[in-house]
Parts: sequence; C-alpha cells; structure tokens
Amino acid sequence: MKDKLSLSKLSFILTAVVLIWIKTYITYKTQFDIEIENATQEFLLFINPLSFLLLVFGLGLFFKTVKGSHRYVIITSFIVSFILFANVMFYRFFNDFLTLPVLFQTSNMGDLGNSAFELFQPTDVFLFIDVILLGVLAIFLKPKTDVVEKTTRKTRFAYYIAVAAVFISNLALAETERPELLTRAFDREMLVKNIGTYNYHLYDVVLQSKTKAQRAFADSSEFVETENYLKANQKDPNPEMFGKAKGKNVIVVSLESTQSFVVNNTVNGQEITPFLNDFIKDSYYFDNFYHQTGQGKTSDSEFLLDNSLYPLGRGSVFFTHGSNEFNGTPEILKDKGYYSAVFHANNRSFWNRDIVYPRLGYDRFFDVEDYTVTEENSIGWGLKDKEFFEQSVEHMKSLPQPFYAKFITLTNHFPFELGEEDRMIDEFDSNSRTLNRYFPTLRYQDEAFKQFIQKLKDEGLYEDSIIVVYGDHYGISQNHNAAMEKYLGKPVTPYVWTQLQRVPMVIHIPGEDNKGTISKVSGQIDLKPTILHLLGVDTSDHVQFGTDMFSSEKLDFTVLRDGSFITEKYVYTDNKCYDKATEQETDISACEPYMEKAKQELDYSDQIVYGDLLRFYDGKNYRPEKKEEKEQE
Ligand code: GP9
Ligand code: MN
Repeated sequence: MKDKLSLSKLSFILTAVVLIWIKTYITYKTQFDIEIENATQEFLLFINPLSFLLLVFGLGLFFKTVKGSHRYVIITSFIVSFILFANVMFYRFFNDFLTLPVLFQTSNMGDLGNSAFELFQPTDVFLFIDVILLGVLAIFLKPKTDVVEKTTRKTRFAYYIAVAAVFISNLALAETERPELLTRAFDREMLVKNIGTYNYHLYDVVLQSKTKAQRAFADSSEFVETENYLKANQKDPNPEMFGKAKGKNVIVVSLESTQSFVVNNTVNGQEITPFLNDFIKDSYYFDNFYHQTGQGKTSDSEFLLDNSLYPLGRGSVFFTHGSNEFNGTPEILKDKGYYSAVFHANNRSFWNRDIVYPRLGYDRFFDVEDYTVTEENSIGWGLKDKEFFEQSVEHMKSLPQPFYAKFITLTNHFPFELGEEDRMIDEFDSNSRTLNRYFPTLRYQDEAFKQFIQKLKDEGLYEDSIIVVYGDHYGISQNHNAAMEKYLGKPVTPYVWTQLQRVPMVIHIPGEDNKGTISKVSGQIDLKPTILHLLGVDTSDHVQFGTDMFSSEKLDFTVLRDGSFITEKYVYTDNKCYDKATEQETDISACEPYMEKAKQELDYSDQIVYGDLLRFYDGKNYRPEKKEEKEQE
C-alpha cells in the first residue's frame, strides 16, 4: 500500500516532468530561433530542461498527502508553463530571452504590455495543455480519502542523486561544447542552448540579486571619495589638440584579436598588415598602447572605449552591470548634436549588447539582422569582414551627420578560419594551428580594412571624419607560448607576455601634418578622453580614469586588468618587476612607487561599477539630489 501510493506520487511527478520537458523542446524548436551547429548541440538543447524540471517537481515528494503532492505538481506546472509562455511572448517582441533587468525596465514592459494582445496567438493555449491534462489525470488518480503517505528517505535520496547526475552531465557536456560558458560566453542564446531556459533564469536571479545587494550597500560618500581620487590625479590634456576634429564624424574600428607584434612585421617573408602599415604613416600611431580587457573580451574593450572605466576582474561587465547608470561617449556627444551607431554583424544579444548600447547612449545598433548573410559570404563566426564593411557603408551613408560610429570586425576571431579564396599569405609553421592560422586571417582583415577606407573616400566621408583604429584584445593565448617563441625567436617570459598585450592604436585626422608616432605608455582607458578632447569637449569634470594620449603631462603608466602594469622603464607582472632595458627581472623596489597606484585605479573603478555610483553624478559634479530622485523612482 505504502509503496503503491508513493509510486503514484512519483509517477505523477514524472508524468508532469516528461510532459513539460517535451513541450519545452517543441517550443524551443518552433518559437525560438536557436542556431544549432551540430548533433551535440541538438542533444544539449533536448536534455537541458530536464535537470531543472526534475528538481522543482521533485519537491512534490515532500508532501504528506497524495492530494497535496498532486496539487503542488499542477500549480508548479502552471507557473513553469507561464514562464515559458512569457518567454515566447517576449521573444516575439524583442527577439531575445527574458532577463530580470529587462523585465523591470518599465519602458520595456510598457512596450510589451501594449502589444501583448497583438503578440498573442490562439495556438499559445497549447502551452498550457499539459497543465489541463495533469488536472484531468489528478482527478482520476485521486485517492478516495486524503491519504497521508510519506515517501521513504531512500526514494527521495535516490531521486535527488539522479537529478544531480542529470544536472552535472548537462553542465559537463555544455562546458566541452562551450568552454567557460558561465563566466565568459554571456550570450543568452548560448546559455539557453546549453543549460536551458529554466536554469538560465535561476542563474540570472542569482547574478541579479548579488548585483542588487552590492548596489544597495553603496552610498554617495563612496562616489565623493572616488571623485577626489580622480581630481587629485587628473592630468591636463594637450591644449593644441583641443577641438582639432571639431564637428567631424568619428569612425571607430575595433580590430578583432589584433596584437601589435604583427604591425610592421612579416611571416614567411610576407607582410602581415601592409595596409595598416601604410595607414599608420599617414596618421598618429601609438606604439605602446595596451588592451586592458578581462574575461569580457570585445565587450570589455567597448566598455573601456566608451566609459574610460576598467572592466571587471570576473565576467563581462556588459553582462553583470549592463543596467548601470553610465555617461558614455555617445551620450555625451548627443548633446553636441552627434548621432551614434554600432555596426557589428552578430546576434544583438551577444555580450548583452542590445541592453547596454542604449544605456551608453547609442542611437542605433546594426546587428546581424541588418546584413545579408549567406553561406558564401560568411566564415567562422559569421559575415566576412569585406562584406561586413561593404554593407556597413551602405547603412552608414544614411546616418545623420556628424556621427560617432563604431565598427567591430569578426573574421580574425579564434579559430581563425579562412576560405582558400581569401587567403593572401601562407600560414606560419609551428605546433600551434591557432598561431599558424592567425596570420592569414589578419592579412585578410587588413585587406578588408583597406577596402573600407577606399569606400569611405569614394563616398566622400574620409575627409569629414576622424578614424580611430585599435585592437580589441589579444588573439593568441598563453597556450600557444611554444609556437610564439618560435615566431618571435625568444622565450615568452612573463615580461614578453605582458609586452604582447600591446594592440595597435591609430588615429587618423584629415590634414597633412597630423601624423607621427607617440611612444608614451597608454591603454584603452585613454580612448574616451582623447577622442572627446579632439572633438572639442571639455572633459575636466568627467569621471574618467584615462588621460588625453596627446598630453605631455600624461603619465607613462597603464594598468592591465590582471593587476600588471607598465611604466616608462618597468613592467610589473606576477608580483615581479622587470626592467624594460634588459628584459630581465629586477629588484621589486623599482616597481614599488606605482604598485599602490595600480591597485587604487582598479579598486576605485570597481567601486563605481559595483556600487553603480554614476547614479550620483550629473555629468559635471556630485549632486546629492540626484540620489533622492533615483531612490523615489
Ligand atoms: C562577438 C565578437 C567576438 O560579437 O565581438 O567576441 P569576443 O569573443 O572577441 O569577445
Ligand atoms: Mn574580440
């Protein structure tokens, strides 16, 4: 008797799980546009709802009465179905999965609320069909009396061991398919594909509450402290460069995974970036410029570019703090009559860009949907750079001027795939396929960039624009040190590795005399103040950690996100100090004067991000009223 009843609880639970599991999979396939590249991904998509469903429905085993358990299962089934339904509706409108911050952004919900009626389709009732089915089933299975029956501990234990096994296998498979999924690849589609929509919501809730708590504990005095630090350390920009590009369009080109060591360099005797090398001669070139990104890679570089704040030590700040208050370059330029846009032929939700861009002040994001992408014109991560630039210029022509436009390339991305027809130079020969293939894709990217510049000239945009080009982050990780040693002809010591974190940085300003190489140590943190100053924006009141790179006062000093730093003469990394002249380790005392400062830079910037402190800033100074207004919202 005992066993039979407990089995009936369990079988009801399992029936509910199977029903909603199948329903979720069908919904994935029919309502969402999830790109599947191979059988493993399809399998992952299929199994990913299971662990969550087993977990929550399993709680039904803890109910004393069979009736209570059944009721719990039916209610849960309704709630979970509703979440799925909400996602379907949301996806129809935003082409994205629900996230808490978006849900609570009233304007978003307003939009959705107004059109909920239009979005609803009669077939959506099928999303609740299993709930009805369970209700009917429960009536049939209902015991005559309200039977109290405890499920044995053993059963419950075995059940949850099974749930854990399912969850761990799911996660392990997801990790092999997409390494660093939870810490790095913050694309909602990818998360849903790998861990499932329900687990994804759980993950989102945890992340969100952590962020909320840190924000709640922060107060305005922290902002005053940070502001004092920034004011005390501020360096004056170069007055001669003030307004030098006033009223011009700004074209920012982010070169994917491009490091400085390839500039003016060859592989197998062939130039790797011939066009960039020429372009540099006609521009300002910063040859000691470092990327300062962390796990958020491209998104971190974008964060640095538009905010002059450091990204975080963990995760992508676009993802973890995308809803913060910012004072981004596009927002500042809007006041000066600028229109702003981003061009990047990838999913809009990748790196949470669709949420963050409007908060930085961007008016328009041309994402993959704005491009014609076919089998022939794509490779690796998607649309090839040549096609990307070509189609982008067509869009760009219609933008109101002056504009601030950012272009993010993609072809030179790991694993550096390239079709035979696009190969202009040979691969390198080493034990690393990655490094070998890096050079031909770079050469391709260079050619695409060349065509882009030509197109700008043809369209008459070249003379009216300044062009800012930089590498977003490294392309060759430490896993390829042996191959790198072969290429460089010297061991990749921690010193050499740090020097390899240099990325190209070029600013082209129309005019014969606007050229030269500047060797002062600088980094992506300096981009915002430099660009704004060129456009004639007074940045002295801005919350920024960078300095105008043309300024003679600027310190020869740049901090990397891992705490390493570079000065005129020294490199500090892994708690060791290296002398640039000898490339050898030297006494730590040589680096000591900067150690505290490097730490302060990162700490103060982190405080701003974690505490969302820019909500206490009004674009000029700390303003306490702003806090009150915010709190009343
Ligand atoms: C994705 C592209 C590449 O949209 O920016 O991202 P990454 O992996 O380089 O950060
Ligand atoms: Mn990148």
